[in-house]
This record gives sequence, structure tokens and C-alpha cells, in this order.
Amino acid sequence: MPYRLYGIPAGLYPGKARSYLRQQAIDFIDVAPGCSHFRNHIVPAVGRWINPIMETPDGDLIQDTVDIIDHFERGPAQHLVRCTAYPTTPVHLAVSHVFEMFGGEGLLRPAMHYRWNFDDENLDFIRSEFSLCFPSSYSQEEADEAFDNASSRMRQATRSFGVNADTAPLIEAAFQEWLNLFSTHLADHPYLLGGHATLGDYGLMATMWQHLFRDPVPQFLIKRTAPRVGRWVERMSTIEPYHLEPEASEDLITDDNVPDTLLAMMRFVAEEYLPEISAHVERANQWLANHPNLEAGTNGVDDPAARGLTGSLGLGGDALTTFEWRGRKIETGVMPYRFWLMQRLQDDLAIAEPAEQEKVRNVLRSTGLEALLDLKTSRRVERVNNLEVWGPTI
Ligand SMILES: N[C@@H](CCC(=O)N[C@@H](CS)C(=O)NCC(=O)O)C(=O)O
Repeated sequence: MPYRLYGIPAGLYPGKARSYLRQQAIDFIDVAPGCSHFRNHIVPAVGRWINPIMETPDGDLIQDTVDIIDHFERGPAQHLVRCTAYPTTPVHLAVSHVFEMFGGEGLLRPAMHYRWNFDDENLDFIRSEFSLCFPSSYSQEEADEAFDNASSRMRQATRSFGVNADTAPLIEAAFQEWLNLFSTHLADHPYLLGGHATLGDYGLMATMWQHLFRDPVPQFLIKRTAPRVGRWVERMSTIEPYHLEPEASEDLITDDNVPDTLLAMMRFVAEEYLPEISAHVERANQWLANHPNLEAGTNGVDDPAARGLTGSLGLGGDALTTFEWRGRKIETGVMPYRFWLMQRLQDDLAIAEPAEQEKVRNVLRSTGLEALLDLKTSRRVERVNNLEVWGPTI
């Protein structure tokens, strides 16, 4: 039996996992979560409706794009990896972690804005894509009702990522700046770090593929203003990419160097995302201080399957926190998963030689991102039974 990836084609995180599986030419099939096996067996086993979930040939279930990738990269299926996603040099590894985090979490504002704020152009497409979440036995009325429920939750989530009428023009301007920077980089390098995709490229595929390159409005924008970025998405989403040179090297940039064009993209990350993650860490630390007796291995909220700091899926209430973004105050939902991604960056750095650690610091310092190496919650985030929970008190 091949691997099975359960996730909707239009889903953000399923896209990251699918891109990885395709780039590695893993034998897998894509399965719609509307199928009965997903609803009756997989959701109860994983404990929440979430996608993607990968089922291994042995029947094990893996939720979370990082764990799916690590099943191959750092787990039992290493023999199936064609081109590793983890750079072996410390600077490249750190840079790749930064873009994994930024791609999946820091570009949610443009991804959700361009998906949910252009109904005239996008909605029929999205409705058709979402129908794959529902049982095929649904009548038209049932499918319409299910779509209305799903889309109203996603619109609520969109607001919790800081998207509103006031921020929309700035989100669009920032996204255009991002496209220009990325496009400039791609003029000389087929992937972020050279000749093949690494974690950072996969992280970027979360937002850049489905929402931003398949939905009609942003797809038109990318094709019109940054076609190279569109070609990168296409390269990342096929098994055999289009080669500019048949013998082109798949090696990463030599000597752990980071080109200026990538440094410029990192400066963008510092402006776009660092204030947000910093405010979220501060907010989580206040919350942890107010919950001193929280048992290790739990997340301290009524619904253990919820993903927001205070249990509201990060969609409202006191899970929202305020910070300064591009000269104005915005509010976004705090999700501990992001701290877990940041810990991965910090953990991989901690095992590097001191001189290498200094090199990483210098690169991140020069782009305004050094704080990412030191921002910590007072208790670590751990993943147990597919949920984010708090680790022991340190
Ligand atoms: N950290 C998870 C995130 C997965 C996730 O948030 N999936 C979302 C969007 S694609 C989902 O399934 N949402 C369904 C819902 O909330 O109903 C991963 O990387 O796999």
C-alpha cells in the first residue's frame, strides 16, 4: 500500500506536505477528507478534524507537516529521501527554519486576505474545492450548508490573523514587496538556498501554493507581477521539475553563504513577522505565569484539541494579542505551535559548534532577526498525541 495523504487540495498545510512528497517522489496517493475512512476512523484516532494527516503503509497516522516531513528526514523512512530538506551547514539550516516558520505562519495575512476577501472572483472556485471535505453522498443543500459553516469559521480565522478593512491595503502592499524580493532572488537561484528545495521552501509552499497561487485573484497577481515566483510554485509542486539546464547542479550555495537577495527577504521577515511572534511569546509567558500549576503534558484549556493559547482556536477572546505592525496596532491570535517551530530553530542551533553558532548569529543579526534565537516561552511546547501541550516547568 502506498502512503496516503488526507487533505483538501485547497488546504494550506496539506500543500506543504504534498509538495514534499512529490519532490521526493514518494509513492503516495492524495485522498479527500470527505471519504468515510477519514471521518469514521482517522478523525477519532487523531482527536480532531485537521488536515493534512498522513497514513503510512503500516497504518500509522501522522499529523502535522513537520512530523510528516520528519518521518522521512529524521525517522524510519530515511531511505526514501531523494534530496534532503535539512541543510547540513548551520547557517543554511537556521535560514531554512526561519522560512519554514515564516511560510506557514507569517504569510497567513496575505493568504487569508486573498482567499476570503474577493468573493466575486474566488468564491465559486473555493466552494468547489471545499466540497472535497464533505461526503459525496451530500445533497446540494447539505454541501452548501457545510460550506457556509466552514467558510464562516475561516473568515473568523482571517480576522484573527489581523486581516480587516483597515489593514487590507497594507497587506497588499507588503505582499507585493514580498513578491518582488522573492522574484529577484529566484532570478539567480531556483530555490531559497540554491539547487534544491529545503525546509524553508516547503514552509513557503504552505501559503504560496494553494491560497496564493491557485485562488484566482492572487494567481493573476503573481502571473502578472512575479512570474518567476509562479514557476517556483510549479517546480515545487511537481515530481520532475522543468530544467533550465539538463545537468544543473542540485547542490546548495557553497560555503554556507547567504546571497544578498536572500538577506533582503530575511529583512522582510523581520519587519513583517518579528513583532508578532515577540508579542505572542510575551503573551504566552503572562498566561503561563497565571497558570503555575498546569500539569506537564496538557495545554490547560477546556477543549484539548483547540489550537489557540486560551483554547479558542486562536480565533478570539483573550487569545488575541496586540502589537505594532507597519506603524499601526493590530491584534492576532496566539498559537503555541509557532513556538514549537521556533524551538526547532533554536534546538538545531544549540548543537552546532560555538564558532558556527556565532556565524548564524551574525547572519541573523545583520537582517534584524537575531531575537528569534533567544525568544523563549517559560515552558517548552511539546507535541504529544498530535496536540501541542506545555512541557515541564523549567
Ligand atoms: N500545524 C499543523 C497545522 C494544520 C492545520 O492547521 N490545518 C488546518 C488548515 S489547512 C485545518 O485543517 N483546519 C481545519 C479546521 O480548523 O477546521 C500542520 O502543520 O500540519
